[in-house]
Amino acid sequence: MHKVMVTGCLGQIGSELVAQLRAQNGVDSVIATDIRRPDHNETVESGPFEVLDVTDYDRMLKIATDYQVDTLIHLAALLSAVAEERPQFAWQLNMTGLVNALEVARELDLKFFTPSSIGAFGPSTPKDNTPQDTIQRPTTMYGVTKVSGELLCDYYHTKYEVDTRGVRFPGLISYKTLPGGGTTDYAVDIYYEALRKGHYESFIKEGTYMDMMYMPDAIGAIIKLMNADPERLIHRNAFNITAMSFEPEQIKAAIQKELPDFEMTYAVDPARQAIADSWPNQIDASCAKAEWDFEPQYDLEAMTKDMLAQLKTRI
Ligand code: VAH
Repeated sequence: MHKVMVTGCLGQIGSELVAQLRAQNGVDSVIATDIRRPDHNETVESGPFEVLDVTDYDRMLKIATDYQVDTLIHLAALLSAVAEERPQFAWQLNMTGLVNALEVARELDLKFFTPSSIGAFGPSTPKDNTPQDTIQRPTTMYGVTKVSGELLCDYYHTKYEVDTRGVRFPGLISYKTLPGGGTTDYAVDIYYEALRKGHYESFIKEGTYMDMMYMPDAIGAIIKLMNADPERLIHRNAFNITAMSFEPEQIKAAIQKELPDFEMTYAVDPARQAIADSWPNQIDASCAKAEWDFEPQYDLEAMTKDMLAQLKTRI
C-alpha cells in the first residue's frame, strides 16, 4: 500500500485510518475522499482530499487514475440503523458505491479493501462462537448489503483476480469521530454521557451481548490484513474479527471503576434492539488469527481507561 485512495474518509473509521496511514507513509500517500468538503477538518487539511460521491463511477476512476493509487479502501456506506430507516437508498448507495469501487479496482489493478460487519449474520446464524463459515441470512437491509458485498468481493477475486480483502467488523468504539447511525453506537455514546452528565440512558437493553472493538485495533487490523502474505489467505471476504463481547451492564461496570458515581438507565429503542437481537453474541476470530496473525490489544478495561482519558481532554 504505497498510494491509497480512501472513500468515506470523514466517517468513524475513515478519519482514523487516513491519519494513521499518513503518519506511517507520509501525507501524500493517502488520497482522502468523501461526498462533501467540510470547513476546518483535520482529514481534509492534512493531505490530498477530493470530493467524491461513490455512486459517480467516472469521478472515482478519474481520481484513482490522476493520483496513480495502488490501493482502494472503500468505506463509504450507510450503517445499520440509518439503513433500516431508508432501505432502498441504503441498497442504492451501499451497492452502487461498492460495484463502482470494485470496477475501478479491476480497471486499474488495485488492491482492494471494504469492511463487512457482524451485521452480515442473522437470527439463524449460531449466536455463540459464530464460525467464519456459517449461515448468513441477515434480516436488515444493512446486513443484506454486507452479505452481497462479501459475495461480490469474492467474485471479483475469483473472476478477475482482483486482490480483494475484508473483515467483519464488530461495533467500533472511538473518541475522534462520532459514528453515524449504527446500532452499537450506544457503546460510544455512553462514554461521552458519563463525562458530561454522569448518567446514560441506554437504547439497547440489559443482557444484549454484541462484539466490540476499540478503534486502534480496528485500524491495525485493516493495515495488517492489507500487508498480509496473499499465499496465507484461505478466506478473503470477509474475516470475522473481534476484541471483546459485552452487554450494557458490563460496560457500565467498567466505567464505574473509573467514575464511581456513574449511573445508567434504559430507554430501549425497539428498532435498534431488533437489529441487535438479530446479531451474534460473540463471533470466532480464529481464521483471522491463523491466516494473518490478527491480535487485538484492547479489552473492555483498557479501552474504558483510554476512552475516558482521551475524552476528558476533549469535553
Ligand atoms: C452499526 N457500527 O452499528 C455499525 C457496525 C457491527 C455494527 O456495523 O451499524
